Amino acid sequence: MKESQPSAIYLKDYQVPPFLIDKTELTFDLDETTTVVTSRLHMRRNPASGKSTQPLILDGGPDMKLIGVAMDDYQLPPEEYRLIDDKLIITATADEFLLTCETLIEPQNNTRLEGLYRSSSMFCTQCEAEGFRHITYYLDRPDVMSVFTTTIIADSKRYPVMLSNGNEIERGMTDEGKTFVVWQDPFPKPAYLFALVAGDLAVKDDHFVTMSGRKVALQIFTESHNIDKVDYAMEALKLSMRWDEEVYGREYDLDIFMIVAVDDFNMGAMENKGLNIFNSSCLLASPETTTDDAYLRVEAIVAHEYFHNWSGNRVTCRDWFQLSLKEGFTVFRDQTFSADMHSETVKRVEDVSFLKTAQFAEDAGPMSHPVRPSSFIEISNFYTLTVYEKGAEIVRMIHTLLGAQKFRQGSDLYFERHDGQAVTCDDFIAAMEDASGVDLSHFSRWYSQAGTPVVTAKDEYDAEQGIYRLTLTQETPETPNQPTKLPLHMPVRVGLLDENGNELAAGYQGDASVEHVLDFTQASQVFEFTDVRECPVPSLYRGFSAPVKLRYDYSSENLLTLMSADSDGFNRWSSAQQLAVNELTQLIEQAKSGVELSIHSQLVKGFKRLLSDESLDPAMVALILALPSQAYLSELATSIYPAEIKQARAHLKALLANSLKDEFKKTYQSLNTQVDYEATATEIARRSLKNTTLSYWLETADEQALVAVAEQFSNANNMTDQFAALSIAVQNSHPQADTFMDAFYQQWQNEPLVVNKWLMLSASQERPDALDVVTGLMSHPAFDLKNPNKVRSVLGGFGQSVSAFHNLDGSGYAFLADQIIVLNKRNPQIASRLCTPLTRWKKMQPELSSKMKAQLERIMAEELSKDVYEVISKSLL
Ligand code: B3K
Ligand code: ZN
Repeated sequence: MKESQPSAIYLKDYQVPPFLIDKTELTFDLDETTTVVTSRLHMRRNPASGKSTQPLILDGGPDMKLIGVAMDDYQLPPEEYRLIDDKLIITATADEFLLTCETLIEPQNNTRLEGLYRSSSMFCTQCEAEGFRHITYYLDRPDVMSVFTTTIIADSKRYPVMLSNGNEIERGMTDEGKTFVVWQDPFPKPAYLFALVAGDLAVKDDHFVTMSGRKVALQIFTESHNIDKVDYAMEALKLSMRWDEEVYGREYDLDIFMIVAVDDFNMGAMENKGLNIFNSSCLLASPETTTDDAYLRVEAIVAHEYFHNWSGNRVTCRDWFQLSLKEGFTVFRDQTFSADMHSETVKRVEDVSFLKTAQFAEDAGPMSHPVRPSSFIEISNFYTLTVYEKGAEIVRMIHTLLGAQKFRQGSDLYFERHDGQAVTCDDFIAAMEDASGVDLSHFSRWYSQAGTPVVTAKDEYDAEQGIYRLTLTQETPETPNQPTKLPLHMPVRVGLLDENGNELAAGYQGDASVEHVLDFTQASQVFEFTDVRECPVPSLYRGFSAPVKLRYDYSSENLLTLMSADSDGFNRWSSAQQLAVNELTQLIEQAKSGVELSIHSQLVKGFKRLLSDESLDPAMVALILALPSQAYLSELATSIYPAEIKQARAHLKALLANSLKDEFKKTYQSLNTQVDYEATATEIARRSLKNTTLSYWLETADEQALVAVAEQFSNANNMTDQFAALSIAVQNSHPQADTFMDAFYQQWQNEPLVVNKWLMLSASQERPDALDVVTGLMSHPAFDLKNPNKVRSVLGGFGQSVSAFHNLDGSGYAFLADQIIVLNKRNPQIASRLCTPLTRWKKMQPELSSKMKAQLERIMAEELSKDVYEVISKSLL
């Protein structure tokens, strides 16, 4: 443990910056050993600060060497500045001055992948949130916006491509025979949006004509062997540009938009102004090497980063507590875009399923925080599902409360009012209120209150009067530092069904429609519907209109009705999930008490209906057929028994598979057509249902199913089908599973993104020697500790192996802790993410809980990065 522990910073302490930087001129002399960075900062005291004597304090990093600093033309002697805790402090400054700094950095030794670093043979950057300070001394905070001019100097043989933000304005040769290129970005921006790339890269060129008729050059850069895999991303980019014009009235502003793919990247992608940098796994796509899920992810992330050009770059965050201002809004925008490109219901189900599994778990754990956190130790730990996904739910609720038209007026006002500014979540709410006239003051509590509200619904029907009364009660559980909670304002979309599943019209506040949006604002509230001609089955929170846990005592019959007939596709899925959860909960209890598992499953009836209804979207059928995941059932449990959850799922799946064997086989065979690959909604849906039914069919151990899996594995013309066959074979212990795994590696060993899938599947296997397998993978030639994708594949995969990771002897947890301790020094951001499964220790069954806690304590005894320290120390509280 360190002697002095890192401390937290607080939103309530925010102060405007004492200095501003109007212009930033940077020169990078790139080299494999030492890179020289010269910055010329045109600075002045901030008139809004009111602190006219405060010293200048610039942020820096531990691996940067300061060579010299000059104020205007005066070279400061060492006694006129100080370096304390990575900060450069200059006491005496004029009101306006030019500060010149020269620093040396070693990008080739940067394993944190923040600031300037090397990935493969190229130089690249990642500056959000606080990476720029590892490049040069700066006011590294988002409310300091500056016009950047960047000169890159390098050997043009090794680095023929040299890129930065904005437009290229000059190029030439230095006296030493190197090439220099000058880029200028006319839009003032915070340093976190700065980017630089240099390398020997291939480019795919295209263009886009904006709504006002301007021609924008589009370029995607990759290493040359990958340039044939960017067509899909390019199409996605053009679709995003058009969509943002049509749906939000947002036009692109520079003359050029560039995207670069890099292999070593801590997260998915980064929205640097005019120069997005992507993890290659989120950009490259080809039918042979990329699954449908990955195709959709590429499209969504290209859109997400592009949309940030307005929601994030033109209007940015005042401070990092406001992160959801750009992330929640942009996730909402990308979700809506994907819904428009494919199926709205399928997209909603996927997003909600993810939210309920992962964000709800986060909100119930030691790192639970509001969408706008009030404090943090390390901001990198707050790029969370809460800030992103729950943040998007907040924006979606505003959309529901205002309606599409007023919401658009609100977003127009927000962009117009705050263009070029660094603002807060309150500014966003104020624009929405001012444009719509809707009071969101109570609603805005969603930003500051953590935890997932639990809503209990009770109802009564008065047949004589034709009145249906629905009572909703809300309660949010205690979360760290927030012991008491207040009621939230949420929109509740409600429909009523008759016993056959037909919509019942009902009067509510003078309106006689089949669906109503209730304003639920109190701890407990009664909603009265009139002219209801029979006792209804309520369809509540349609489309998941608010991110809550709903408790309503549905009978299995009610759930079957909703599942097969609700006009709200989302609730059809949700009801099937609830039915499955109810049955699985019984089975888990049986497993825990050691009795033989047995259940009369109502799902058999529901699935049978589903598989015979050809009017349904196959993608929805596939989603409904997918049983609640191990992770979701763990989130629901008060005490998690991983082996028993796994056993219950396996039992129910086998029961469904055997009961409906002919249906699964028939559906699989009818969908198993050999056609050219297309990443369209229709084709993705077909493959999805085909592979889901194959998985059930193989569960029956039918000889023909074994053959079908083998044939699909060998003959597939696309990665979706090949990898599905492989995974199904591995998960169901197909006799040839090991042979397929070896063949797959042989076939794809030169495609790193495919190898990552193989690593993940290898690491997630349920087998007695699973820990040896995963240890072996860490020294496999395909593994590389520097590459976050590979670390995530192996350790993420391992976390899914119930028997190995949750081994009662604690060996799985100890292995993960070992890796966290190693990565803590090399790449704190990745190390911190890997801690997540261990943070759930309080919810684990007693035998496992103590073993997890022991590993947290072991990690805590190390000298920790701020990132890991924050997560581990909060988990142990
Ligand atoms: N804004 C970046 C995330 C940066 C994460 C830094 N640790 C990507 C995105 O959300 O679009
Ligand atoms: Zn984002």
